[in-house]
Amino acid sequence: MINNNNDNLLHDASSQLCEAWLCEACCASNLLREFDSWAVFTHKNADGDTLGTASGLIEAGLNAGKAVAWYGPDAVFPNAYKFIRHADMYTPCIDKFKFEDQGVLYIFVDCANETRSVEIDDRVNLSDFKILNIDHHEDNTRFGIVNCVVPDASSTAEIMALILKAGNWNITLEIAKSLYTGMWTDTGGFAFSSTSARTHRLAAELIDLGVDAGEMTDLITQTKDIAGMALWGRALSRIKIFGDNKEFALSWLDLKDFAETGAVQANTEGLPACLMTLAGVRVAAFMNEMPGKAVKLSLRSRPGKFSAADIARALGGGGHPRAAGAIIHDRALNDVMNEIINMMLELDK
Ligand SMILES: [Mn+2]
Repeated sequence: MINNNNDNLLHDASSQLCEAWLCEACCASNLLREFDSWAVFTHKNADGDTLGTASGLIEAGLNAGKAVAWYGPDAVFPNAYKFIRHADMYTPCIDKFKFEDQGVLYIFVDCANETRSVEIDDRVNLSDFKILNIDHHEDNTRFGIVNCVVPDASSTAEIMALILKAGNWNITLEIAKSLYTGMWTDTGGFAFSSTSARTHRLAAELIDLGVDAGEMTDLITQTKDIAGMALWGRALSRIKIFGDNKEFALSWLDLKDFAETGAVQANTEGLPACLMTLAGVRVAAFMNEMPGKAVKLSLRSRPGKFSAADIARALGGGGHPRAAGAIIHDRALNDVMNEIINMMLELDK
């Protein structure tokens, strides 16, 4: 079982994969044990991974008698994830966050760098504080005193499971549900290429602990509303396929689309991945206009000559090789769209 020190997975995995993650996971677990007070930080535009990981970690902390708080930069907790345990503990930080207590362990989950979460006061030197950085983004800046960064993990929730196992923490059904949510959402239901045998083994262990896979899938996916569907209709109706081999797909939404359908930015979730279901498509770009003259770009790519992360970086963004994005300020949607199309056609040469 999951909390057994003789558990095969940990031993098999440590011999097969690089040892670095196991060492980092043990260090992370030790640091968690050491502090009686934790502050957990999730990233902006929170997704199921950052929220599920935070939720599972918080449950583990409370079970171990820790004082735990949860902070993030989003003004409201995403509706779609209200089912997540301890969602009610979430404290939005609209103003700059004051790091002041040396006795608190500050834990960032799924944040590639310190700017992904709450806004930090300029006068604060983060290196003066005890920061635990748990993440799977390959461009993570390792801003903590302990950095448990495992780029080949499907999700930060997967790393959290490894940390709890490495430290022999008691993984309850509630923790299992939270971590399963994080793993499910970051792998698109255990479907993306980031899904490894380890991901499946860990998920199987969570199911052994009582997680109902079908129930979790319903909780995670039955979130659409009519306004969101109408928005999707607009985006799907204007998909453009281009390139010599018709390998590129692109679609977009402007502010008028949101206003007329009554949909919100969160309703675009899943649209970029949906473009990748078109036959023959290797790269998909989805753009939506945001209030305040900004364009949000989401990119997806299949393994091969194109990298979503490279395209995103050229526009000031970043991410994973297969899924990346950027927020582009002070430029018109049309302008960004033309640049993307030209960039893709250039890549195709
Ligand atoms: Mn993630």
